[in-house]
Amino acid sequence: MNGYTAVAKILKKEGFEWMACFPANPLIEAVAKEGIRPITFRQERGGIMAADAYSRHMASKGKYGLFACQGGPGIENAFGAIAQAYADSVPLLFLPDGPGSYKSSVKPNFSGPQNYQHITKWSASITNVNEIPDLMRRAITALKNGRPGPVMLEMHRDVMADEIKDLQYELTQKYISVPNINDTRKALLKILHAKKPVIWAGQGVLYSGGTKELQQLSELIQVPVITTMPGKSAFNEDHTLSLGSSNRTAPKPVWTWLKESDVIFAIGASLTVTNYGIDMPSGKFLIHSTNNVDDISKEYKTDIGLIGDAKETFKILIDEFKSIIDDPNNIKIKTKIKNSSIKEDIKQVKEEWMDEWEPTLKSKIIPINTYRVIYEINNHIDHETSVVTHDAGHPRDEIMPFYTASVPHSYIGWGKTTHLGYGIPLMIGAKMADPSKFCMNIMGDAAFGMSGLDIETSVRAKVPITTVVLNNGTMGGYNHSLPHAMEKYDAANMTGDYAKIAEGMGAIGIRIENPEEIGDAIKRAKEINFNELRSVLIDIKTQQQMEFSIYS
Ligand SMILES: Cc1ncc(C[n+]2csc(CCOP(=O)(O)OP(=O)(O)O)c2C)c(N)n1
Ligand SMILES: [Mg+2]
Repeated sequence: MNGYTAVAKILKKEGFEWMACFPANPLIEAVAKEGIRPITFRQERGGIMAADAYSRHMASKGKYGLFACQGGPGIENAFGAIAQAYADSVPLLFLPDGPGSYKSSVKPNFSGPQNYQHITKWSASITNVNEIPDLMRRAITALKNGRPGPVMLEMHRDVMADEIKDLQYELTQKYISVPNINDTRKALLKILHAKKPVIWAGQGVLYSGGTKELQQLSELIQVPVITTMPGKSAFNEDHTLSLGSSNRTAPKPVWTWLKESDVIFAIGASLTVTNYGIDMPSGKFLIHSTNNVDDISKEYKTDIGLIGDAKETFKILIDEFKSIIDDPNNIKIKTKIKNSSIKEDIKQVKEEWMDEWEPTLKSKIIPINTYRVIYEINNHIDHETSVVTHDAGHPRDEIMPFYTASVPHSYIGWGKTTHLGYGIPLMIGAKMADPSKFCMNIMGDAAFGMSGLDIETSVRAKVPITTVVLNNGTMGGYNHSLPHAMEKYDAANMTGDYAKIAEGMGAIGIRIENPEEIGDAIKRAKEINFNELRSVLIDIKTQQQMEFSIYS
């Protein structure tokens, strides 16, 4: 067999079931022969973003996204999406074609490993077919273990055509670690003795599959939970101990607890300072549980570090708590938990917040207020059987605080670098991960331009999704920062009938100008997705909002 067949056979053995791609790459033909389904996207970025969503959903079950494209323009155009996956710590396998082993060092050819070294967890080139089992073992081991991230293996055409006589390959393993018991016990006692502790849960909780354990611990110790943006859906936002998720916008209880808490227990989060999150106020006692030692004391000083898997860490904390609470010496802790008024306190701040926002959420203005769109989606979607995502820009800032994610993976919160256009391919990947889900992305009209044509991919591949375009005819906020460019040249505005464009790609397009019609459109979209296996685009004429849920 040649190198491509060898790689395809290894992928099959490792459990890959489909591959996002953009031709040409002979691996596409090789995987098809092995029964791995190739899905061709309209451009490289879309394929990677779909593989990204698949990994976010499936990594805790040992399944990962996969993408292949050609060298030259393919590998070069893939850069943005791999950079986003790296920033968001998403494990996916990237297998681009290479220009030829002898050409890599000849300028201006594009060397994969050299150019991708800063945005991949691991990268290498196949320069000899006999190295394929070793290189694939290294690549997939990196995919499964430690801090997640994209992994790249470039396949040079000249060597991939060579024959391998005897392919030997053993399945790779995933290994997880646990923090040491003394530090864990110290951390737990610190939380139990704190005045106003809070749990800060990141996407590591989702990756570890530890959402049930998070809820169990939070209930046992009566400590409320904030999730990060990538961690949104790791904790039921309808739960009485939920404070909400944190982007640069967040529900009011997030701001209140972050300000007033004395002990923060961050778990499954890198605690990287970002424009798309809230900074940790100073003067807090910080317990940091992460599987990546490099995150300890990175941007904030860690007071107790717990290195290990989030789910296993919760399990140890739960067991420790049970033994502590049964000790008669700890009766004070028992009484404190029993008498805690935490749920009432949260309820009160949530109600204040909702009272303040209710007129905006129920606004009847035309063109439609974006918050009204979110309100209607919240009320007309089955939260348990749907997956929703935002796009970059104001749609993210508006949706994040107000969309209620109640079950794990019912929302993809994303964006350390925030590439416009992620939403459509993310939902294609989410639908591939779980076809029983109604998958809906909400994006602005500028975002549509970045990936809109992948609606055709979803139609062609029969992976139906629903896209809501918040069509305000401009780039929200950017127009305010460009007064002269706007007045003289209309620099941040754009127009389009996106429902018509969707129709042209074989999807169903729905146009909405009246807020009363949004609920029915969502119900109809779901029926079309499931009964006709067709994608739907709902183009909603909105107006720009400059009001955000920020209480800094
Ligand atoms: C690839 C990329 N380029 C530029 C940006 C910067 N950016 C973020 S939001 C935005 C405008 C978004 O406008 P739109 O999608 O119409 O949403 P709106 O805010 O108008 O609702 C821009 C240019 C980005 N996030 N990604
Ligand atoms: Mg816009």
